Amino acid sequence: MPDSAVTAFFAEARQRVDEELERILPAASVAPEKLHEAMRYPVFAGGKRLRPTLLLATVRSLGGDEGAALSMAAALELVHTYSLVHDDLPAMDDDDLRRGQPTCHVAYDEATAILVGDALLTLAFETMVAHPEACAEVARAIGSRGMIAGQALDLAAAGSDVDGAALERIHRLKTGALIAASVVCGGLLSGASVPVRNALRCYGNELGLAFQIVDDLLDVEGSTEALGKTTGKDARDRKATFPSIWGVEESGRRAQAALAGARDALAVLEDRAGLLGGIADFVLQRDR
Ligand code: GRG
Repeated sequence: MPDSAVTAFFAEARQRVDEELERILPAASVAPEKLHEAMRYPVFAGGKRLRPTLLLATVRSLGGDEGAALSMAAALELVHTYSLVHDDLPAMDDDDLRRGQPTCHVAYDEATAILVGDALLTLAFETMVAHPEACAEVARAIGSRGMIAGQALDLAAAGSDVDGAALERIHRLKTGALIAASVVCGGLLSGASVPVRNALRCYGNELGLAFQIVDDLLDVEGSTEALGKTTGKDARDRKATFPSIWGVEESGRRAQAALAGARDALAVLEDRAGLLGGIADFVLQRDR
């Protein structure tokens, strides 16, 4: 699929997801006003909406009901935003810039940012419960054997020597699990067969790994302006990253290899693979 068609799909998905988020999130005028304003702040700060876009792209590719999938797509963005707000807290990654703006605890305060994360996650589950199978898939992906496991292992690894295999394991959990679940949920909502769901999981896992390798490369090579977050931070924090372990060139090769694996997994979709294949290319080429 040409880049322009993928870019157009992202733009369309972003608009529909933003409208759905607007519908789901309480207005800032609803009490408690400060909490609701603070919940909206990171959600509408300009994220790429990758996870909801992946879900909607999967539903479109499989001929599912995109309108019915929208609330699930928006819920994925709420989950993702909660993870960013909590990750940025002083007790975690301690970052003061995200999506080009002061992080939630900087713009408000720490207690509010903790509650914002809690409330976004709770609202996500309130929304996802209408899709029980997909809800269970996301719960598994983000729990203590998924994304939170990745975060815990990442925190535990700080200051110690980590090899490439251990780093890959951390990021397959921390970043990859929710990305893979986003694709699998698209399959679940579209009534995909087990072989197709398995292929989607494989695509999502490899895409998630490639996404994180590219993220680490952007931290070295990208600009704070384009990324909307502090670059060079990993090195300053002495955090193990793919380029710090493998080097920049080898990291690039491994990102390519992961994406080739993602594309291979799509073979089962035959002529319906174009959009998801195009998104894989976007992940490799992105500059933010
Ligand atoms: C705090 C429980 C808990 C988990 C946090 C996902 C995560 C675990 C932390 C996020 C921090 C981080 C840098 C993770 C790597 C994944 C990543 C690159 C996130 C940023 O996602 P993008 O690029 O962000 O999709 P936008 O702003 O575009 O949505």
